[in-house]
Parts: sequence; C-alpha cells; structure tokens
Amino acid sequence: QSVAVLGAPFSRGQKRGGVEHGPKVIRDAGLIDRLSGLDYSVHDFGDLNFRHLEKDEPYMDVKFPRNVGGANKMLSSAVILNVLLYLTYKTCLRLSSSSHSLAIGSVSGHAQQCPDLCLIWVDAHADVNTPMTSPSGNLHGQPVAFMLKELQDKMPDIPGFSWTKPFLSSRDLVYIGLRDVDPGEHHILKNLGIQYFTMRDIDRLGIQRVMEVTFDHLLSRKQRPIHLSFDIDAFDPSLAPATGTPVNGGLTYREGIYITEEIHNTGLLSVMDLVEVNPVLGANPEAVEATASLAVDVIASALGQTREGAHVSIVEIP
Ligand code: DIR
Ligand code: MN
Ligand code: MN
Ligand code: MN
Repeated sequence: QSVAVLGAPFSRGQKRGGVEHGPKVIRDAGLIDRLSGLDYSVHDFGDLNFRHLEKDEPYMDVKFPRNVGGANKMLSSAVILNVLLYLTYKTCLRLSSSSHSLAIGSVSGHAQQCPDLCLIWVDAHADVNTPMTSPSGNLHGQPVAFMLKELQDKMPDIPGFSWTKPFLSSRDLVYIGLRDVDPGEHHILKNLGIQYFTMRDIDRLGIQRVMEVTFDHLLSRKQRPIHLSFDIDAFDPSLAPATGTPVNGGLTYREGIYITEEIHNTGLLSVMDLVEVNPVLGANPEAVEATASLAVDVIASALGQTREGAHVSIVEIP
C-alpha cells in the first residue's frame, strides 16, 4: 500500500511565527524512512508553496484572513487531487500541515471526495471559535467553525474564504484531549451537542473507553472514512514542548499512541493532519527534537506501527 505525504508550511494562523518550519523538522526526524519501514511505498509530494500577500488587513479581529483563506484554498485543491489519486488505488493518504488554521482546506478537500467522512480532532483546544467569540482573533483557534453546517449563520463573510462553505454536521465530529476551551466555544459544544472528551473525561473513563465511545458515536451507523486532525499540543507539554500554545495536563505518550493505534485498527483512516509543531518555540534543540520525533511516532502509529511488533508470515523464524 502507499501513502502520500504533503507538507504545508504556513504560520499565518497565529501571530507567532515558526510553525511554517514544522513540516521540515518532522521530515528531518525521519518520517519518510519510518513510513517506508512500515512497508509503505511513500509518495512525498514535498511542500506546498503558499503565496504571501503583503496587504492583509484584519477583518473584525481576524488576523491575516486573506493569507489564511488563500493557503487553505490551495491546500484544499491539493488534498482533493491527492485523495482522488489515492482513492483510485484504494490506499491511505497522509499529510503534514503546520498551523491548525489549515485544517479548513485539508478537511474540506477531503470532504469533497469523501462527503460522508467523520472527523476526530485531538487537541487541547476546541478550535471552534467564530470571529465573534474568538478572544485572540487567531484563525488557528477557529477552523472547526468554518466547517460546521450548524454554525453557518454565525459566520460572517471573511475575505479570503468565499471559496469554501460548511460541509460537516456536528454529530460527525469527536474531540479528544480538550482542556483549554473558551466560553464561546463551550457554549457551541453544549448547544450543538458535540461529542467531546476532555482530559477529565480521559481521567474518569480511561482512554480505552474513550476510543470505544468515539467509534460508537461515529461509526456504528455506518463505516466511513476518518479524517484525523492531530494537534501536537494535545500531548502534555513535557512531551511536546515545541508548540505555540502548550497547556498543562495533556495526554501521556501512551494515551496518544493508543488513540492512533485504535484509529489505525478501524482500517478507515483516510487523511491525517499533524499540526502545530513549532521549532522556533522549543527552549533548546532537544525540546524541538523530542517534539518532532513524537510527531513521527504518532504518524507511524496511525499508519500501523504497533507496540506489540509485527511479522511477515511468509518469513520463517531464522
Ligand atoms: C484560543 C487558543 N482558544 C484561541 N486556541 C488555540 O485563540 O481561539 N488553538 N491555541 O490551537
Ligand atoms: Mn491546540
Ligand atoms: Mn493552535
Ligand atoms: Mn488546534
């Protein structure tokens, strides 16, 4: 089987730069070799080259709307193309973008090819602020609001985003790992009845039960493609320090890997984003390296690396 890798170096989803280098450090941490080692034929599409628009006044409080909108549009087309290509061969696709603001393009491109997809969002944050509820104006805190049909009338016409319209029902989304949710976001989660698991829920239920309920919620009516959007800040900052908005009390290594192992085991993972690795924010090279190598572990695990090991049955025990 084969896997496509696509880098999307981009940082305009937030004020602090640096995440645009995320794809590079993840590649440098050995991503491609690791995937080849899992017996994938890897198609590395390299990095997208986003155009930078100098003149990009904030809209309301929203920062860099035209840059973020344009980059998402480009990523969306790239994902459409990739999914199309890979659906033909019935294989899995993965993708590494950098800022979570690019999830709009990634998920919408995926949804154009696979309209019945469901979305698993692993993150310390819900990223479902609308421009009106956003305390920061940063688009990396808002991507889910662009996707949800139920929020359509809450979204103003933001310059740069006229190409996209909401495509996801709130019941087709599950959050895992939340622990920093803004009041407006909490209202949306409750109001729309979105299924979410905070870190407290993981403490209470255990990660095994959380995954069981997640799949029950998303897949019990029918099997369908999964889009996994994994923000590295879901992990505890002790494991993933090189990221823009670390929040204490995050996923352990084992909880994170269990999530991706279980998603792999469904056989339904179709597109994955791994976002918000920011080498500029690591306190030292070790912090950056640890974060990037964690990202590679998460991706490899989502694509079938197991902790129990694996063997090819035609090979005799030597
Ligand atoms: C905050 C932080 N909820 C915001 N969001 C982050 O700016 O909307 N998302 N860090 O990843
Ligand atoms: Mn986050
Ligand atoms: Mn973020
Ligand atoms: Mn995020």
